[in-house]
Amino acid sequence: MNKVKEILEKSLEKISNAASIEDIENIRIDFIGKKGLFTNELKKLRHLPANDRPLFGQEINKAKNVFLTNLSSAKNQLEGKLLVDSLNVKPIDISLAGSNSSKGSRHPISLVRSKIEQIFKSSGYKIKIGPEIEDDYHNFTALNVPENHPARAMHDTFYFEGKKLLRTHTSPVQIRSMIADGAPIRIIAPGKCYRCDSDQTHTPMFHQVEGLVIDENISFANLKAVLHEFVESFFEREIKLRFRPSYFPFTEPSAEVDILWENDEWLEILGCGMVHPNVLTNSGIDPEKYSGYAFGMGVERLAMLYYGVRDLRTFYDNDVNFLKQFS
Ligand code: 2NM
Repeated sequence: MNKVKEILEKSLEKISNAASIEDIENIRIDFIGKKGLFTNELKKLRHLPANDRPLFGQEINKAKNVFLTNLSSAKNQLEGKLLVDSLNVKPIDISLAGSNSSKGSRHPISLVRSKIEQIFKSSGYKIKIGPEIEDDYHNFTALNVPENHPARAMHDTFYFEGKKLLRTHTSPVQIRSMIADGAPIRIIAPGKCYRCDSDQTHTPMFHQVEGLVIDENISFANLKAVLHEFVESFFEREIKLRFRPSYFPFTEPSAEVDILWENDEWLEILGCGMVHPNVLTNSGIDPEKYSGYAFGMGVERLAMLYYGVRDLRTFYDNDVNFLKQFS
């Protein structure tokens, strides 16, 4: 016990005389390093009778903790002193110019998504957000997508174990809204979607904005008018639209919408249709009383046209020189 007390006293004296960080480190090694004085005492424990070991062990550890506390406070004091010394030798000139920090900016996809949201919000649409991890029922079954439809094939959908998947469109948000709130309804569902597809014109993650309006006496003519108005607000000029017959399992009739672009070319920009009666029934809405339209657009596609971006993938390369053009 006396030996331990002696070692502790010796260590505290050395600490009080330490003049540099190097001294502190040497003291640490001398006392609790592999061959340190405290370490040696701990090693000797095994020669003691088993009954005496706990008591002596505790004493050594107590002394060791006192040592460590003193060592670290001495180190802190020294560091503080060294900092003050160095500032006295070389003061900081607070009038010097700071280093530049660059400002971030919103991503073009986020900007275009907001622009789309703003247009629909101003016509009374509510924005609905839903989960990106969905189940087979809300992503497919409720949307009248038959069991053997190609959209369900493994190569398009990212499946988890069980019945979970990454949503392939934002339509499940609209299904959830219909089930939760019933008719009438006037919403858009913006968000990320996922398909196992990657090439010049597809990224595995992309953004959609889908719209849904359900009420009594909703007609295809209403849909045409709304989309025409949306497209002209979005591109901020008059634009000719063309509705081409198409097919989606969840709408009947269905159409794809082309716009007449600057070079006199027709460009496809969105899909739409009258909500299929099966979809209404699946969501608890009476198709005899209510009808509705729905539409879906790709945010990346609209962003490419709006900004004149030629390659879809540049949106996701994270090249700061590309991205800062949109700030
Ligand atoms: C599209 C095209 C046509 C659509 C349908 C629905 C729902 F849930 F109401 F049935 N939501 N979105 C829809 C219809 C989406 O995207 C090209």
